[in-house]
Amino acid sequence: MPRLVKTVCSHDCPDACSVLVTVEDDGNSPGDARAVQFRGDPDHPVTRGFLCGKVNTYEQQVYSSDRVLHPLRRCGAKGEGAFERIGWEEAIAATAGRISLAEEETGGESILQYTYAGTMGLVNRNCPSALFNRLGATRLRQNICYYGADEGYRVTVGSGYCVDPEDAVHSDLVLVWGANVVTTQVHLMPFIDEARKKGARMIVIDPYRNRTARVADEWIGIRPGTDAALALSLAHILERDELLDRDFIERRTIGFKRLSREVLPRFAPAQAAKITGLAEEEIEGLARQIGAASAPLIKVGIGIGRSTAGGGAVRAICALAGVTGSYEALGGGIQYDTGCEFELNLDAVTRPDWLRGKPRVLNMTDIGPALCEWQEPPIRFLYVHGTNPAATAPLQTKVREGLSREDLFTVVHERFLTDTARYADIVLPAPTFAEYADLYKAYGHLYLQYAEQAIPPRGESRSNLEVVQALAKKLGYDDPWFSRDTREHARALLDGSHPNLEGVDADRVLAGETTRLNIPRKTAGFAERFNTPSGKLEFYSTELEEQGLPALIDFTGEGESEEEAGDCPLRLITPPAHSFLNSSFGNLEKARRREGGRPVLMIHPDDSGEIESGDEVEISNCHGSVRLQAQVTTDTNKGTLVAEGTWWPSHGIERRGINTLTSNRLTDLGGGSTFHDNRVALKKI
Ligand SMILES: Nc1nc2c(c(=O)[nH]1)N[C@H]1C(S)=C(S)[C@@H](COP(=O)(O)OP(=O)(O)OC[C@H]3O[C@@H](n4cnc5c(=O)[nH]c(N)nc54)[C@H](O)[C@@H]3O)O[C@H]1N2
Ligand SMILES: Nc1nc2c(c(=O)[nH]1)N[C@H]1C(S)=C(S)[C@@H](COP(=O)(O)OP(=O)(O)OC[C@H]3O[C@@H](n4cnc5c(=O)[nH]c(N)nc54)[C@H](O)[C@@H]3O)O[C@H]1N2
Ligand code: SF4
Ligand SMILES: [Mo]
Repeated sequence: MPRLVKTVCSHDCPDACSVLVTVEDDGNSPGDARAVQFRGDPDHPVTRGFLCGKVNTYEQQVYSSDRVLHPLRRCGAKGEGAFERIGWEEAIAATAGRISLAEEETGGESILQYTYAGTMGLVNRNCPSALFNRLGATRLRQNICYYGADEGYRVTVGSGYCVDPEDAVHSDLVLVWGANVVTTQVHLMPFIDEARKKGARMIVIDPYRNRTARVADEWIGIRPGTDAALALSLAHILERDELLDRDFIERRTIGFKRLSREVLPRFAPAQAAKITGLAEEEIEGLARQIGAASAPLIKVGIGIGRSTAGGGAVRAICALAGVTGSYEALGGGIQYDTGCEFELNLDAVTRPDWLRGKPRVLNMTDIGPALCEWQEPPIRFLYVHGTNPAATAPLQTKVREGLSREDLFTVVHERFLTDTARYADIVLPAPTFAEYADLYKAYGHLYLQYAEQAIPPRGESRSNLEVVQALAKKLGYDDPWFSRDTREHARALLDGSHPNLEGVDADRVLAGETTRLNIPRKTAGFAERFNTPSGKLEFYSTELEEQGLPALIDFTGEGESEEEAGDCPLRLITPPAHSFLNSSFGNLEKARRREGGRPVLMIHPDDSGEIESGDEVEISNCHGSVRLQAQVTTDTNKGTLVAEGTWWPSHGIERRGINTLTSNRLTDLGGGSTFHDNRVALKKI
């Protein structure tokens, strides 16, 4: 008889869907259990019974013939992908042996754990860090994703403050600003659609007509990196037309007088039009709609932060919501990232108390230069899990050069033979989320959920926790922490004292109940929760002033880039593809076919010259060159090229991926990645 197991999708996606897996036990052995269907849980308030197109056929990923099912040892050149099967015992002994060798000869800092959110399972994502803390390894600052946007948000309204996505239904104007919701957070759409049924308009502000813009009422095609100028101009118009909420500004914000005196006068629509590439009437029209709405909601994406000026852009957008007072209206304010609302006891899993001394820190966007250039000590042992840097990290040529080093020993714990795994000395097989238990939070809603293992691990794959335990044992660590099972770790995570966890019953969570954080539904006093030093929305941040950074919200330009030195007239953005999740699912032919068969470059007709759709074109800058298939279209702006999706480099033309062109330049605030901020030259092949 088929049975249903309730689990959670582990991918790095805001929605953290509750998934019902249909499992068929064929025969008598439990090892035969097979997952035959993946469906959205109808009882989860945000999953609402549906999954995205990537995961609703997940059995194809689980049973893919590309899965790595056994430990492997390299038997060809690095990058070539030639491996032979070995046993777990040998794999663990070789890994532990190399860790000990590096530690003895060149110290803990010559060891690097390189990881990201391949699994969002809180136990499995985080527990390997404890082992590497104990080893005194170089520490990893995980800045590849959201650091720019987060910092802009945090200094303006405070971290741990957010508008519940479910409250979007109450909005009467939804601005989707630098977020491709239909693709990257599809479970927000039903809430927006409900608001639209009641009359709300939906406007998308984005350099290209992405899938979300295609279903919106209006698309504002802004020049990338200039959003702060638009937000400030909208505030300028609202002030000019006396549409500000003076009472809210007085009670709940600081620094408005200076903003009004020193900044807003410079952003009349005519000036902003020049900077943003928009028409003055477009800006005026948008301001009119915001002024007329009683609960405007701005959905701010993480992607908007991935520009040199990205942190400042998010600050200015939060400021716009501040001058309208929309934070106090049910359905209004800013919907950004709910992740920091989950005040769990993460230290119980990562064990920062095990750190000895102050090991050096690597920005994960610097992985290429670090592997190639770092000395004293050079990195000699690299352990990669839950991330695919040969595809997703910037400066791809350097990343590959570093991974090719003969004096580097690399272990990759993976589900597939990714471009990164091809450089490994040892590959360890990892499971899919159906194959292990874990605790999950979300960054697009407010519910916790514990997921049971639905089927036995395929082949000899082992979870991150199991690998850490095996390595610790081999290295001679006998701390009882290393024998804790998943449930014990999950219980420790839930053992926090923050008010958001008040009343969250660990037993019920561990029994699989979808459990909401203790965050009240929005009331008129919601803006009392601003979590800044002043407790108010800060147009002026003394914290930034103390760091020597611009304290007043402003737009001071798009930022400099080393590519500008060359002849790189066009701007390139590289947002996610609908059918991939970062580089995950890139192994599936079906997914690649849906994305055009091979990497596509969107080009505005004014920039295309002789180029026609279907032609092979080359884009290049000082970091390298990449070939793609041209699509000439008015769905992007003049001056802006769009390459959707982090394809596996091995599926690209000449085996080079888009990150050959992206740089390790950091954002203005927070030191985040700048994947959407590249200058390139374009030519036909
Ligand atoms: N299907 C799918 N879903 C995903 C992912 C995926 O790869 N595929 N990735 C997941 C991850 S890890 C993350 S972090 C989130 C990211 O999801 P989002 O927060 O949506 O971020 P991005 O998709 O990077 O960028 C969103 C939009 O910002 C636009 N943009 C780029 N630069 C600018 C700019 O300067 N100004 C403005 N206004 N817009 C700009 C891009 O064109 C894009 O349409 O999605 C998650 N969900
Ligand atoms: N050009 C460009 N580059 C980008 C971006 C962009 O927008 N444009 N987006 C950036 C962003 S926002 C992010 S977050 C990064 C993400 O980039 P990555 O962190 O590289 O994310 P994925 O490509 O999904 O790779 C995750 C890997 O983890 C593996 N995995 C999954 N589950 C497990 C597990 O349980 N154990 C182990 N050991 N492995 C597992 C998967 O098989 C997969 O290969 O990419 C960044 N790179
Ligand atoms: S990738 Fe996102 S939308 Fe798709 S099933 Fe997973 S959590 Fe849900
Ligand atoms: Mo991300």
